[in-house]
Amino acid sequence: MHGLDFPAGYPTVLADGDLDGDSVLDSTDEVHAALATGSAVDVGVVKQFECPAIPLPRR
Ligand SMILES: [Ca+2]
Repeated sequence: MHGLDFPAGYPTVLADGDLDGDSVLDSTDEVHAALATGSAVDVGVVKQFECPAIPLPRR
């Protein structure tokens, strides 16, 4: 999971990335569009999920 920062403010992000005009970034394409213009900035991984190794019983 990556965090996004909006240095120019959310309205600018919407102007650049809200492709269908519904006032939310609700698709990967819209987020990518906003990232491409620089109005949204990927601040990196903010949450990681660990995948536990489950030991199987030996036979
Ligand atoms: Ca949208």
